[in-house]
Amino acid sequence: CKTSLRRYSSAGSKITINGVEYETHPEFTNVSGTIHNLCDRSLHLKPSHPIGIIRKLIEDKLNSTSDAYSIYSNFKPVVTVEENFDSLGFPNDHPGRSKSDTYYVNDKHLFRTHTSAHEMECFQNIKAPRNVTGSGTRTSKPGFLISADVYRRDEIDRTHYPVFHQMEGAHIWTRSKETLKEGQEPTHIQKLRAELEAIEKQLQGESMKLQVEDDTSLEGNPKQDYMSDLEVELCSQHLKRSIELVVAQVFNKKVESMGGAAKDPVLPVRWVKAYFPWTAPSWEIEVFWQGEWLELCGSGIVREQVLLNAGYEHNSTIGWAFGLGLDRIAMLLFEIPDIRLFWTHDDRFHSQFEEGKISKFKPYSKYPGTTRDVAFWLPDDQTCKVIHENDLMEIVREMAGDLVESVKIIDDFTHPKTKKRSLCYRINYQSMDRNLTNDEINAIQESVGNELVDKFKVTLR
Ligand code: FA5
Ligand code: MG
Repeated sequence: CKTSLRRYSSAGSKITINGVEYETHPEFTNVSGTIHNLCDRSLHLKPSHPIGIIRKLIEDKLNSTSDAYSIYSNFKPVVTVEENFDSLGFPNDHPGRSKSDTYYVNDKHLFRTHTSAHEMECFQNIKAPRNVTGSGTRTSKPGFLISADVYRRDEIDRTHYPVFHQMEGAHIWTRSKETLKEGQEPTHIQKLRAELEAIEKQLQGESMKLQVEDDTSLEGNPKQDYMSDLEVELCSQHLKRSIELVVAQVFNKKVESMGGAAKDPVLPVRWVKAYFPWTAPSWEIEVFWQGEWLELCGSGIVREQVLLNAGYEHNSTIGWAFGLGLDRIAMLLFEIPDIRLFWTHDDRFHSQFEEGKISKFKPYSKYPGTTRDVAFWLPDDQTCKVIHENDLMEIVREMAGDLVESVKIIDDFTHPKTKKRSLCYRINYQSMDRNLTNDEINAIQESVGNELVDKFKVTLR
């Protein structure tokens, strides 16, 4: 079910995505047929798909302490520029907004690049419970967990795919306005302390012990003025211990599934300073696994502006948020060598996994791959569109679908006399499910070349 790129970008045409019709925009529309075909798969909702298994494990774990989180997992992928960027304080020149990084439906709508796009709506829903598109339930729990597919234009290799999955988490506390007796702490502080204690107790009960390196210094990672030092400290600890609880549980399940593991496994993790426009201070957590530090999630204390945007009163509320990538953890835990496997329809993949269980993927067979190079001179005519690497990736993906394993630049050279620049990319073709024929790959390769000539006025070499 391939759809030509051109059909989407011609002016005045319309696209229907998940039943909603959108006008295209001659400058903005860059959504491709590949993306269009992937946007209703909902892998995170399949109970025995690795992504779905991990999602459920995390949700259950976080709700096991106090059932504080509403679950949202049906938000549709097209959101507004306002939801994805503006409401979160992204500056206008933030690279994430560019067309080379993001799939735009038109000038006002895009495929969400992260689950944070739904933060504002979910914060509103805590304040004024109502039926929202993602859950259908009325709830005023102080926290929420959002799972969804997210979309980014990116390179092509075994760990990158234009669609992946995130889980967003958040928890807020309303400041109490009571008059305090001497030595008495405000109710929200007492609540935070009690909840933190419960999580810490649960952490201590986990068989997997974490060896935590925690960067608590706020140097270069400042707190917000409207919060007290104590609030920042308790809130950050609540955030960090909650995520550590998830890590301990999920990695313990992995170690158990490997059998014969050490009796008291220890996992090194570290909190590293980070920056996100809508949190301050901010951190990322990394896990040391098989000799490498792996980034699992970004997080921080929610900027008050986001809460104000959601209708909260100034000085009324404090809270934290995190955004966790599900695909890389799933690849690591299930030992899945290529991210494309998540998207296969092959039953030899799907029949291997079971709800609630982490198991090692057994490769069913590896089909031989084949490579082709595409080399071209860039046009010297300055009026031509500049080719961004992600544009080339997109063309290859559009022509080859999941038959492309990776695309790498192998040569970039400028002719000393003519000053003309030449690029050469090597495309690895390999199917997860079957043998490829030379004829089909040659045809794909030819269409890649033709698209490049057509869209970017290159000259093939
Ligand atoms: C974000 O997307 C933020 N929305 C996270 C956040 C939420 C921060 C709330 C603060 C508060 P980032 O781009 O780093 O941040 O992605 C978050 C996680 O998604 C990463 O840690 C990683 O696990 C995963 N991730 C990011 N890019 C990819 C990719 N191309 N493929 C697979 N996983 C990815
Ligand atoms: Mg990051």
